[in-house]
Amino acid sequence: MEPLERADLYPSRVGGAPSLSPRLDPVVHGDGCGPLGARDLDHYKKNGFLFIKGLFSAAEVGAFSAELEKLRAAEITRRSPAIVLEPENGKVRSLFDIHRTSRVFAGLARDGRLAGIAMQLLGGPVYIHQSRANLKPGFDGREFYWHSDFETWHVEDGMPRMRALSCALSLTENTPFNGPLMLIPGSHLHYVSCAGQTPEGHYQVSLRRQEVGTPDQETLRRLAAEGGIAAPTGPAGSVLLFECNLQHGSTGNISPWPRSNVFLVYNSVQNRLVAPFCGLQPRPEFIASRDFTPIVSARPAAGLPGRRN
Ligand code: 6CS
Ligand code: FE
Repeated sequence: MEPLERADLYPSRVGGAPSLSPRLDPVVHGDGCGPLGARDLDHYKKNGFLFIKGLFSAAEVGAFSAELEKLRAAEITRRSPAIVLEPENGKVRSLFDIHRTSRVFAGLARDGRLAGIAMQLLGGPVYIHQSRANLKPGFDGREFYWHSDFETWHVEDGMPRMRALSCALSLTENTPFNGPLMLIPGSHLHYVSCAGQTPEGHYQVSLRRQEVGTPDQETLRRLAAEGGIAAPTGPAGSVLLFECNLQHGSTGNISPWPRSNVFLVYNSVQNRLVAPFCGLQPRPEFIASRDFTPIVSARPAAGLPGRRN
């Protein structure tokens, strides 16, 4: 009998037809105590995301943007594998591992406004599974097709259960026109098992344009019919928190305005990675960290500025 953590409770890309099954994990783990009040917790449980406008100040956003520009220039010159270029025009699409290459983003990862909420929703100590900046330049930013991050992190990184979340901090205004993140509310309550099989070294393709591990159209049609589509917009400094299994994507950006987001993915230390369920080699550390050291030692103080509980 396989030990529980090795049992594959969420098989996908196992050569069968796509299928939909119920989520087996709670959405909010633990006692739910922390900075978010009951209204926010209920919204997150039901929809799988929370949008907090203006959580970071313009001055903080300015400092993050300057740091990102510095990193981008340095990584380009270093030709680091953590930099992912757009397939068609060679513009920078994503920059990974920024919580480890930058002290500024390491500090952001520990900021109570993010880590405090993550510990509340994930029920205890957390570590950073993945950090990245998605730069969607004006005119040239390409789309990210619909997907569940958890499906990839489970199959390709060995993340056992749904006990992780992403915090997307916008460094530019997210408008309806510059390719904002789109979500299917409530889709986190179903697990979409995808068709196909994971190729060796899949991340070298999927980070530029993901096809394997994306849901079929019939399933997406059904989930969108049930939950609709949401595209939260707001000023730079806003934060979109979304559950690891929520279906999301974004369109290309043909507006003149860039859309840059910094993503920090928090995973519970109780949900540390095991061997990838696809049976292939683990993906590189810059995409899926295997340093499970808690990002902060104690729960930050409760209460978020300006949040009604
Ligand atoms: O494979 C991954 O980990 C990345 N792929 C996507 C499309 N979203 C999550 C993450 O950045
Ligand atoms: Fe994603």
